[in-house]
Amino acid sequence: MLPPLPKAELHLHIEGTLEPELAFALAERNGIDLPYATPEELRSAYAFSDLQSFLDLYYRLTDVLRTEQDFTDLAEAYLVRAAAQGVRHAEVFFDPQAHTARGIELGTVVRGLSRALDRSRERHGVSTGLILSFLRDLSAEDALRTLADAGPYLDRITAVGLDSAEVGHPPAKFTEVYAEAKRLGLRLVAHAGEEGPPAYITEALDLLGVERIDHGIRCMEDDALVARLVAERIPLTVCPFSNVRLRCVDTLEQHPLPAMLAAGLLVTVNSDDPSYFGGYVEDNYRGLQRALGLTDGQLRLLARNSFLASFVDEERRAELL
Ligand code: ES4
Ligand code: ZN
Repeated sequence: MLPPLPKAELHLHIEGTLEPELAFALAERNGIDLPYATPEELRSAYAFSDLQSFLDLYYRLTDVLRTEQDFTDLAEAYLVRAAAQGVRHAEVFFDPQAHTARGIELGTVVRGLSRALDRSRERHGVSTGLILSFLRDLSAEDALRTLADAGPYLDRITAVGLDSAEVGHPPAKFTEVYAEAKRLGLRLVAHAGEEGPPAYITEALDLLGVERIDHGIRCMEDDALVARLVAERIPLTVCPFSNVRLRCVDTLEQHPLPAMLAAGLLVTVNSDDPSYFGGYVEDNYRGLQRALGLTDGQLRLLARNSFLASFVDEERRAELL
């Protein structure tokens, strides 16, 4: 077995790294009853028909995360696995509103995650960034309030993102929120074109001013959009296992990633919610190789793209490349 390729992970929801065993351990520590008898029984519930069916379970399980220590333990467990999968830099999404809505303070979340992320470069050789992601099925006012609450932690936050149920919640809804995030000096990304139409990708670029598109696979339905993404070198953070598990793509063999590379898009490969979707980032690389016959050269290009698409400073980028 070859050692994993050094790479950056740019599309990873920390709440989506919660393994069933850790969910049970945290539930017990916090005196919470889970509606499953064992971690194995919970794992067997990981069969999804679409994005919403996944999100329902994902939000339900976040309820075991209560204390700063819980968030530290969650992030530390991810970083150990990430390092073993060749990750040298990780830009990690978190969903503040999934926690504040159930009475957990934003500071508890950010301090807890940061304790693991801040020591990660020396412990695991993995540099880190945090991406505060707004839930697009909540209102723009709620997002603006969340951004204001994040004021004290802005030095620890690299970027803002937009996730959760896509269809019916177009990027346009968050134009003002992104303008404010930009004013605060944050970098900008958004999920678009996962389940939603190519027009949502265009909106994210034109109305939100995003620098990267998360998923973006449905750009392949619009040749003019593909040409624009290529010309503007807009990175796409593609998540193959996620796309199959959420039925955005029927099988890994039918994944559009080879066509995306052939079109000249700046594609990266990522794990999204690895606990739920059957593998971490190197597993996604190897899965693509197995299912689609990607060459070693193509895998190396994907890894190089991940460093090019990251928000690291030029000194760290030079070290990574
Ligand atoms: C997500 Cl796969 C995916 N799509 C949209 N929102 C999300 N939140 C966590 N995983
Ligand atoms: Zn995602």
